[in-house]
Amino acid sequence: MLNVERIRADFPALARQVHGKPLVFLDSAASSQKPVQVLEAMDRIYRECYANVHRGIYAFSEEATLAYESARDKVASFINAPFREEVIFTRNTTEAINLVAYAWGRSHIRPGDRILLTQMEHHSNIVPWQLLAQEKGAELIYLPITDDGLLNLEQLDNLLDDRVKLVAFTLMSNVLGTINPAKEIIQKAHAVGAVVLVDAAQAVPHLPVDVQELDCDFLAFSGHKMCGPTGIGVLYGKEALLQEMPPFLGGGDMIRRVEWESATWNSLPWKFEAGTPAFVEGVGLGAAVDYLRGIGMEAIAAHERELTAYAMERLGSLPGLRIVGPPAHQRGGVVAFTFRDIHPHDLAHLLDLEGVAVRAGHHCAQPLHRRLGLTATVRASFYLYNTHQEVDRLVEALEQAAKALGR
Ligand code: C6P
Repeated sequence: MLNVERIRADFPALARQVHGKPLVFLDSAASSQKPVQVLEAMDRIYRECYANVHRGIYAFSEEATLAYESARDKVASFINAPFREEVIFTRNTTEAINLVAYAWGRSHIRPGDRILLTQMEHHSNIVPWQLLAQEKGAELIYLPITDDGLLNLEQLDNLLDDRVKLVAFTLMSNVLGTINPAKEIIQKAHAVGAVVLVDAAQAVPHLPVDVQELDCDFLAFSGHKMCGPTGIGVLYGKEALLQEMPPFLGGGDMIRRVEWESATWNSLPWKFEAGTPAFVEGVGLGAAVDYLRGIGMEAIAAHERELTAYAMERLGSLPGLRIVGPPAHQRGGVVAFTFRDIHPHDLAHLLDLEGVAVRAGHHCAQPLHRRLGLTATVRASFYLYNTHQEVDRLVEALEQAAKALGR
């Protein structure tokens, strides 16, 4: 069991009052709060050894470079990447997926090829593939979901054939909460020769993720959802694929030698990190990894599972509340719902007045909402610092909102 009270003491923002009420922060799926350990690690760089990395032949720069590059080692070990060179720092999940769509996609996808996505993808894992497909004359196909919000795996075998060159899917849905059977999907995709990208934006912060066990070709996630800062994300890629891919962005740091007419590329991972990197943020992400590991990903996942089951039970007992997605044992700490005929934005506003921060809208998953017959939902999402009392506050605030609106 987690010592949640002790964990909460690490997050200064959680002590805040909002509209005169103690903050209940239930929007970590959008972006998590930050522990002092991360803030201090970044502050230390700015105060003690701030200088551009990979360039200076002086102690400050060497210290900053060491701190940045050791963050890469921490991330590699966190996801069990075989080689540190396979960890590319990007701005976020979105940029990591775009990197693959541009650098791998433009050199491998041809007219008539198919790209297989699922109906539960975030826009970040749809739009880059639409752009690629339009440019190359390729076709996007979608693995459907069931009415319970699970992937319809029976359809997978029908859709997978040698026309499918890439399969890209989310490990955990940011709306339904569904945790997908990634290993099975990856094995089946590999059997037809497809390359697989896993969107792990909602998974790496909350569950143990092992890229070798998954055997995925690419995996993308964001620092800001896992107690780290904004502006830093990760693309893991298998070395052989990254080696043969052309660069994504050109500029400083990613080159070995530049002539007037041409250039050669730096070795991995720097071939894909053009320009001054977000190295302070990289160090912050390294500190976030240390923090999460110190608590233990299994323990964090177990805490969220327990809290989600409690939240689903309590929310499910409110008449007129419809939760989307599967039962608690098949999902992570995300619960999206509609409540009577109250518009999700009105609901989120009334909850805010009670100090309860939730997200309302389509959560960057419009096609999924359309598939569910909805335009918007309210979403409560949980992390290691949330408590049962906060779930109770959410339920009370919902009851109060319904009363205030006479619904
Ligand atoms: N979802 C949410 O509130 P970025 O914005 O690049 O850090 O992450 C994009 C992204 C990709 N895939 C999934 C499954 C995601 O959930 C997200 C981000 C946030 O649900 C912000 S829209």
